[in-house]
Amino acid sequence: MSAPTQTFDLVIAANRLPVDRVVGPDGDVSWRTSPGGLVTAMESVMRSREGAWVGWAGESGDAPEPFVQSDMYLRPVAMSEEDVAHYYEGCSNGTLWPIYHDVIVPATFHRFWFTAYERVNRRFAEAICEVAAEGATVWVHDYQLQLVPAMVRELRPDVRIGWFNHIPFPPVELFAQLPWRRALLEGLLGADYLGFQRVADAQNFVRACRQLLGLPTKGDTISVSRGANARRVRASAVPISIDFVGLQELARMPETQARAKEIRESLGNPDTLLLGIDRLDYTKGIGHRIKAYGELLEEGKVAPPREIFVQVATPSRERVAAYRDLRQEIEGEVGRLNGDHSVIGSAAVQYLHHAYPRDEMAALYLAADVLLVTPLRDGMNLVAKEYVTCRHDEGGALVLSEFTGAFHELHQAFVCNPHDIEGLKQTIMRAIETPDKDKRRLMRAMRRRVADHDVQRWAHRFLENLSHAPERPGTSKAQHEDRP
Ligand code: GDG
Repeated sequence: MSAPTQTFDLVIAANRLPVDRVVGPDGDVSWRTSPGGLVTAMESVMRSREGAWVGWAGESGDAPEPFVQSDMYLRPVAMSEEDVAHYYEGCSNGTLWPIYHDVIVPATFHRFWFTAYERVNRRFAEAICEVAAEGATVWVHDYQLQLVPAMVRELRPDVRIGWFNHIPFPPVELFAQLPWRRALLEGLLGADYLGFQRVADAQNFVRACRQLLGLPTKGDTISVSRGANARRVRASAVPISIDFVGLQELARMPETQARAKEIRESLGNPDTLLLGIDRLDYTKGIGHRIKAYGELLEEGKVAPPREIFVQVATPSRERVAAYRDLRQEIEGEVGRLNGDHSVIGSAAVQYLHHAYPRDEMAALYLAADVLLVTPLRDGMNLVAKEYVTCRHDEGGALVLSEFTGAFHELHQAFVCNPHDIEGLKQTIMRAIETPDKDKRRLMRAMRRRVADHDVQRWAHRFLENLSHAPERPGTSKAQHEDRP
């Protein structure tokens, strides 16, 4: 359904709209809301105010007309084939993603990628300004849109702008490699408030502003300019979460529980089912996990059919070379392990390169005795929080890398450094062997944490920080103190 251009008090901007295009058997086109934490969080904040979402609809070419879906006004942004290749696959995923994730793979720098990044960011800024009402709140998401805050501010000084980074913000030594570091920092400083996953990410940003732009900073606040135009920008941690109530409800459904049982049965009812669920991304440490598990198989500490390891690797960024190489490497390793260690009727590692519906994911979480979350660097890692949420039976054990944002909240996990293969092996064995009674105690504490800090609370906290952000000249609201 197409809708006339309207303006809104709350405007969300993210690279993708929260919908997928579906073509029916007779060629009719419709949109399906993609389930996910961000949509749930936004639904919860949009209940109290009219909201619009600006983003790419997922296909190159002309943008579809704005439309309304699940009570949200969606404003698609057009993206040509070249924009997708240069702005998205190139600058966002070939330059920024590796730099922001500790350069696990080398970053590629191309000036024409950054030109496309600027061009697409401008298109987003213009679309935001088109749908933002006077004095609106604009919430920009993630590393693909770092120039947007300053572009919006220039066009619309009346709106309040926040930005949230879903991925880590790197130490200044790595960030400094970017030829466009100044443009990126200045782009972000167009915001009133910047939210990060961890305290360290916010501190890295503040330090980059001080060292690379020479700006004065005090605590979590950066002074952008002096004199009459003085403005202060605050950067702090607001860790993202998930829809605890909604996901737990799904996990409690009799169908989901029956499916979890069926999954275990189809794997021969192992004593221990180990599970990994990740986008197939080099940041997720899938190779390190498989190496550790391979050595445990070699040493006879685990063996099918007693222990089975299921790895779901959801297809991701398949047109980016580093992702194609990763797939080949992981699949070669899994093939070798299975050749050496599988027995008839039972594979040592069940590798699934598929995306699954949400109910199947919940059943997998319920079925798994141990979840392996071993990223080399990860902004948060929602899979860890989803696992904990699904375990209403208080069963299961979480192996969690200290290089995830989740590590800073889920203190009762079995913590690992994935680079330390020997340590990782020991942690996996501890997660398998710790008595159920003790594991239940750990799981209970982690569940309490996620239940208390769910995605709705995250969204409200972000918006509250944004509304209390330091006042700037030319706006009428009273001066607010910084929130602790
Ligand atoms: C970025 C940051 C940060 C995965 N496979 C399937 C599927 N998923 C869902 C999971 C989870 C989400 O995708 C993955 O979230 P992660 O947090 O693990 O990672 P990224 O995609 O890298 O996300 C990350 C996040 O943003 C949020 O701020 O935590 O650090 O990198 O929700 O369940 N969902 C379905 N089928 C699949 O096959 N339905």
